[in-house]
Amino acid sequence: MKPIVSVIMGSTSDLPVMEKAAKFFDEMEIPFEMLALSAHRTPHEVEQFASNAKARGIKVIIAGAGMAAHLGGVIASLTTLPVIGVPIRSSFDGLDSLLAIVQMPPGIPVATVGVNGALNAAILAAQILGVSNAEIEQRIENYKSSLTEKIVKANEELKNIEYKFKC
Ligand code: RP5
Repeated sequence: MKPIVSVIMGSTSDLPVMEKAAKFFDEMEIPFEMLALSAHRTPHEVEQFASNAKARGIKVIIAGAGMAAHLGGVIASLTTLPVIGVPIRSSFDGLDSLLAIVQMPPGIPVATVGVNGALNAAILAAQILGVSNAEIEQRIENYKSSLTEKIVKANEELKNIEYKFKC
């Protein structure tokens, strides 16, 4: 298998959040790689990774980082591949990393999901892949239908819960 998505994290302390993306790609049968790379602790490795990702067949990059989270922005500055940033909640309730990732200056966008939103990052990455891959698109369709079914079922369950003034 050759990975088509890179799931990057600034530290393995981000793994409990980022593994939600890994589980989704497993479910969608999308080959991915997972790497710990840090813009400040391993800047040269980040440059190597970002400069070569496209030539290795990677189509989308997900970058999770906390605190002064510059990982996604640095990667985005070195590639034309779409980069999705996941702000990790490690200090200030994740507001610091959210702002660091979402507030990229004009020219180098990082598509940003919510704090700890690794699952949404993976869904968005799959949707991007689905634009040119009908099989992946179909799996995303099925996944979204399953979400609809979940809420329809939840509504049925709510009907059975009784309160004195519930009509
Ligand atoms: C960031 O600093 C990482 O992405 C992580 O969220 C945070 C703390 O890293 P550790 O000190 O836990 O390695 O670079």
